[in-house]
Amino acid sequence: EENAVSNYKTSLEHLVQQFQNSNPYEMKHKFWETQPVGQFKDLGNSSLPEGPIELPTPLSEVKQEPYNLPSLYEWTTCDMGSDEICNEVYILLTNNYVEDDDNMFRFNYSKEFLQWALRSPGHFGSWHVGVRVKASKKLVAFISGIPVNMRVRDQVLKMAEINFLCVHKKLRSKRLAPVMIKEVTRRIHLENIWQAAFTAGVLLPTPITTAQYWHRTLNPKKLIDVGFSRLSERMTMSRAIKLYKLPNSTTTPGFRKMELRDVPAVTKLLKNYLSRFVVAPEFDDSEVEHWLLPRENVVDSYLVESPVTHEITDLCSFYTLPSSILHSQEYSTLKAAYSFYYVATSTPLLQLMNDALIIAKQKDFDVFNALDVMENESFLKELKFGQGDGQLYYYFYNYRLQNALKPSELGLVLL
Ligand code: MYA
Repeated sequence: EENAVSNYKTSLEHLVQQFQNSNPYEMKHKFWETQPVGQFKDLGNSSLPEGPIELPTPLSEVKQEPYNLPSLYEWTTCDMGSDEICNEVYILLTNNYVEDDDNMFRFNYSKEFLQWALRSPGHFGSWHVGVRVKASKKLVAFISGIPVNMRVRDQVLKMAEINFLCVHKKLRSKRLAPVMIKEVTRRIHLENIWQAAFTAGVLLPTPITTAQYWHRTLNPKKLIDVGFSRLSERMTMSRAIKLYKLPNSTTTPGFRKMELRDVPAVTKLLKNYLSRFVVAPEFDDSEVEHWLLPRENVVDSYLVESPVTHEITDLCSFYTLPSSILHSQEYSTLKAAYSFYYVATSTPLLQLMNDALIIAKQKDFDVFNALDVMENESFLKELKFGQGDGQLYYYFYNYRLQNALKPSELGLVLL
């Protein structure tokens, strides 16, 4: 019965997407073909070594001046600590950032979320890059990076995580994105960092893994009303409501909200757990505090403290990312939770995630989303997640892997 309410994207749209992506070898990527990334023509060429594609150049040889923009535009560094500038980025993204294939929903990252995502430990203000119209000073494009320690097999590399690339709808297809990518790359090189990781919904040369979204309905009526899900033939609304019903309270003894005093224990748990994946970030205490300490309407983290030994044994977390609903009379926002990092050592992962669903339901989320990365496959079907149609491709810049990974080999969740 899990598939009785199916996610909104139809098999036909899936076909169209597959067709567009059907022969990547023949697709021309005028920009990406010039960049140090794994190229489609090299897939399966085992003579190419794993590791950096280009060696670092001396910092004195990194271009000192910004790249040229078309003459009507100018670079700006966006100080995300300023409420006013953060609001400008927020407005740009709210109106122009990622939509689903049918243009029914658009991500609506909150201001608090953007500050959390971009002002992480060790962040560089210069990596929060905007483009303004010279005459009006209107912000029309953005790209950002933050530093992260990324482990690939047994090596830890300082990388940048790139996110929030956005060009105003009216300035699309003018090749602004390649200039922005080159400019953020230059600013990252100036900090002596030569690798990056990012995700995108589009297929580019070449993914380190391809992940799928799964959706756990929490509020069937609203999801159906806004066209996120639809009832299958043999499913009625009242059967759907019953199918997705959750208990009112969590079931695991010792399950509670994470607090500041838990940071060292969580850092240890997470480091140990993430070591089982081929690619995963390495978080120190300050990063665990930043990324996992609960922030209202941004990130929620719960852990299990053994009622007997008071040891911290398990963790689960999710972040809050609403989407604007673009064409509904009745509703303006879809409230979505996204599974973030977790560790299950003494509580079965299935039970831990079920408790996360119960909390998300209590907090009035409409849907709980998860990718098929980490060990998520072990609970998705059983906890009544339905497969979405969206692919999320993970990429490295200037780092080649011998073979693409299975999503289950990836211990990385980007925002
Ligand atoms: S993923 C989210 C991306 N944002 C959106 O989808 C929001 C809505 N869309 C837009 O705002 C625009 O369509 C964007 C493209 C800005 C995406 N990642 O300027 P153009 C290539 C990488 O004419 P536009 C995220 O934020 C495209 O293949 N490349 O196109 C992670 C083509 O190149 P090629 C992309 O539509 C971002 C070229 O751009 C993406 O006006 C990671 C066309 O440029 C994409 N999502 O603008 C960025 N979309 O001809 C890379 C299109 O070769 C970081 N393109 O196919 C790399 C690491 C840098 C740091 C390195 C440090 C060492």
